[in-house]
Amino acid sequence: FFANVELVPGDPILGLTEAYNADARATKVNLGVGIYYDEDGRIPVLRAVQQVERRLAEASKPRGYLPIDGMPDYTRATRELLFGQDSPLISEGRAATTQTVGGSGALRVAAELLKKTLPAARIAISNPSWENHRAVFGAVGFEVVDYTYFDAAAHGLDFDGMLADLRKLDAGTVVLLHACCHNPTGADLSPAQWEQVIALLHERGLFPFVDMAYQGFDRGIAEDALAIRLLAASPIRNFVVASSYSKSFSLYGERVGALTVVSDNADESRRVQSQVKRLIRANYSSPSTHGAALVAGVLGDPALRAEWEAELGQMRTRIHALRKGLVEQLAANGAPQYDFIQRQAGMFSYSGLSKAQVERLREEFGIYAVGTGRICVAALSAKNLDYVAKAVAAVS
Ligand code: PLP
Ligand code: TYF
Repeated sequence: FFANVELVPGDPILGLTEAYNADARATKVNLGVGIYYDEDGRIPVLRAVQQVERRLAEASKPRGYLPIDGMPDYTRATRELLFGQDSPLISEGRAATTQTVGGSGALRVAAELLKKTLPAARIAISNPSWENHRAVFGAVGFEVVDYTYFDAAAHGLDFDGMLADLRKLDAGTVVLLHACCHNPTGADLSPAQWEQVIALLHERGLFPFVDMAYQGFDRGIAEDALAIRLLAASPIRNFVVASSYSKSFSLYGERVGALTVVSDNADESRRVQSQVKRLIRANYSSPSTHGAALVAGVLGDPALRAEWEAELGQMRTRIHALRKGLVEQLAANGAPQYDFIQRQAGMFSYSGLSKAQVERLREEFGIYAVGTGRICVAALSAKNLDYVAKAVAAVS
């Protein structure tokens, strides 16, 4: 039956980690995959999470099924984290949140929902974007187009290009926007630019789809959700948000994400949510318990929540310091042209390194970056910063 099945090439980013793991050099550095590592090169287990984990182990509760759309404490807390506790959109019953299998699962469920409700629509993603965006929307039959986003020469956002391309889209087109910490470029919109984009989306009848995988990694929980909060306050009545706790709780493998669909009113929201539940029932039936219990346990306990916010703040501050340190070390090694890295936000930087330079970094130095020149700043540490800076300067 499978004799003629073709071999599909692996994910290039995840493949880098395999190559990194197989590299015997002690000085090797993995700047490929988007994971936050601590000073010791480990994925942190947050203290707030550890405490909930202990409580859960002690209580050893029965493992019944969760509701199809997930743990109510988790979805409620998620909604409040996205929109703010006092959001009218929540009290009006317009926002329905579903626990999903990571942010990726939210993207997929939303893609299926939108394909069903807007069958003729196309989706526009930024150029470049996280490669999985194209894959997920393509998989459910969407035609994926892109809009200008990055100015490679200026190492930043091409805002005029973005506006011009969004203006050209047909009404009803779904527009995928990264809320913050743009993957892969690190180039984000300013508050004033968000206002302009949202006004344009409204004026042109475009459908906003916000992906937020890094809430709290740039400036703060509320600050990084600005695009979502501006949308909530705008005249736009329908949009969706795919969000993820993989990074903000350092719970990558627990697959903790959420889909939030905003409807015009509570009745519409109930109908839409019934569709979301049908999609999930026919897919994985219901989500898993543990990761959601960890997040809900932290967010539902004021002391643990404060501790988590502090730990998230430390991760954010450390990323800023690593950006600054990298820029300084690069300049000290004769490569001052990388100062833009400090202006970029989140885990990633489009470094401007060419494919050939990325190859040299891997072959000569055991430093793994994505072929596009994307580096994960959150994988740097005081231990490898100087080594990375010297190597990047050497190939520049
Ligand atoms: N969206 C973006 C922009 C991402 O970078 C990621 C990365 O992990 C995701 C979604 C998926 O998140 P998750 O790992 O929770 O599925
Ligand atoms: O962009 C990244 O590195 C993260 C992790 O198929 C990731 O978002 C990368 C590729 C992939 C799944 C997750």
